Amino acid sequence: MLTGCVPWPDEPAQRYRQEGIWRGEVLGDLLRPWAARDPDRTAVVTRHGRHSYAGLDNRADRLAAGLVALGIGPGDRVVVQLPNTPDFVVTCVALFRVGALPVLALPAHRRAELGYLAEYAGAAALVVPDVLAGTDHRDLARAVRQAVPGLKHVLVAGEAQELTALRDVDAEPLELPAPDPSEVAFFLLSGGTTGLPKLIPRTHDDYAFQLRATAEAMGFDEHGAYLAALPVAHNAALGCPGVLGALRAGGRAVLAASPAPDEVFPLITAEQVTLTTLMPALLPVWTETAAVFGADLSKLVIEVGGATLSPEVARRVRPATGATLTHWFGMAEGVLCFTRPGDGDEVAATTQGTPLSPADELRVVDEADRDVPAGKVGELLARGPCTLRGYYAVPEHNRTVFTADGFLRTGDLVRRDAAGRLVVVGRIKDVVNRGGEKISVDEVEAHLVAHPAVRTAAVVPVPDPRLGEKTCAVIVARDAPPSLAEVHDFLRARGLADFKLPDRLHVTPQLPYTPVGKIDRRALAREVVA
Ligand code: OOB
Repeated sequence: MLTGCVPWPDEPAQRYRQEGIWRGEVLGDLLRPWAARDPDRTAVVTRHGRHSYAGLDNRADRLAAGLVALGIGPGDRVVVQLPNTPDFVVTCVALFRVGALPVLALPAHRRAELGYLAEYAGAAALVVPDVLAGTDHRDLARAVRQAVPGLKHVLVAGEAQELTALRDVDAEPLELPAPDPSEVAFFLLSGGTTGLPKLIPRTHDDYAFQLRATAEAMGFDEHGAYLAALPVAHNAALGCPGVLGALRAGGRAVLAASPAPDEVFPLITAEQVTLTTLMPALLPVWTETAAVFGADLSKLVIEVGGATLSPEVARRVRPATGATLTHWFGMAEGVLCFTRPGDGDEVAATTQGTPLSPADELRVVDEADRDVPAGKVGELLARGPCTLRGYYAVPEHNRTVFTADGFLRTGDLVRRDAAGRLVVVGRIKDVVNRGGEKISVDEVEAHLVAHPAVRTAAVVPVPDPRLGEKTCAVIVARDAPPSLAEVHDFLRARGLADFKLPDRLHVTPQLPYTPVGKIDRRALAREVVA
């Protein structure tokens, strides 16, 4: 396996193969079977047009050959920051075929995150859009290239200026050796537990299994249409079954530019979308506006997860829209627990269901790693055929985040209900979950203390009716404290993504500390709310 990655031990790897969970499928084969069987079949739809399986398959082959000509080869890391466009699909499939590894950045990421990812991954190339929502990503890419000397290529989807245009990376298709299915196929970004977000290696075997099993569980097949309303770089819209699962099944992947009702409802109606994914914060807007747009959602299954979903919001979905809700607890790390479409509305409103597969092992433990009695709250530990065994190149961190026998400590507090279904009740990790966007408090604090007027800083969640949580930066100032607007300017200038800018600022003479001298975040959060 790629240096810096932790393989599954022989047992269970052999068991997963014997049981047909891992089938030796590689992700570069996405598009191929349907392109051969039914070339004109629609694979991807956007507001701007339709793309056939054969068209995308051919473009991916040509891009793969062009990447090889640039010197990009097996095992090379390539940071991909693309929005929901056919270019995203083609770029990922081309990289899979080369055996190069996409590192999936979110469109919201800025210089700080892109630079961090490129450096951490040792990336050879960065792929960006030209301009997105008013931000010139070519400028971001230039700044990242200056800061990360190992980055040899910047490829731009759209107008490239002096950089290389993605469309010009094009050559006659080559016969390329297929990668080993047990190898890493790409990297997802972790929401974080402590410290900066980590890279999650996902293998061909494990992700192909996730695509297949989630599609089966959702009843998604070649007749289905999946709507990506969330960023496709996020596991939820990428592979549960998401865009890649839809293409694996021979269905249509419908790519929306945003989850806004005027963007999604016309697409849902025109394409008769059968499956989509939403974060809880967006659900009320859909529920309240579907009728206004005349959208018929009665055939739609909505996967909702990523943050706390209130039962009241969940219960309104079917009466208001006719859609079927499924409730998900997921992690980019691989663990997936969810209610199935036939489970009934009350189960979906109040639980996160059952694991993806019988091969998933979940434990609920106390501080001493002892299993808690049924129904009691504890930390969720997870191990299974698509749950990673180690983050990329952080052996020290891995020793604390995984048990000796390979269970991931999720940092989430859960219980099992009487029927054995998972119920998420809270979290012990240092992350703020802002409407599903995960913000590592350590990352923001490290930027805050770089401000000349800030002596120490802590970031804590504060409750918010719409997003569930927002961020509050608590600072101890050296002299005159900065205003919230000044803090925003300062963090933006350091290249931090907008969603990580604190929503509120609280100045205090002193932070509370635990007996061992760590910032007492829980006490602080209580103090701020009070
Ligand atoms: C999804 O993945 P990530 O990696 O962005 O975030 C994982 C974290 C979990 O550890 C948990 O803290 C939180 O998000 N979370 C939930 C939740 N589902 C996830 N917290 C409360 N209630 C839930 N239902 O967020 C993700 C990946 C795949 C599918 C769906 C969501």
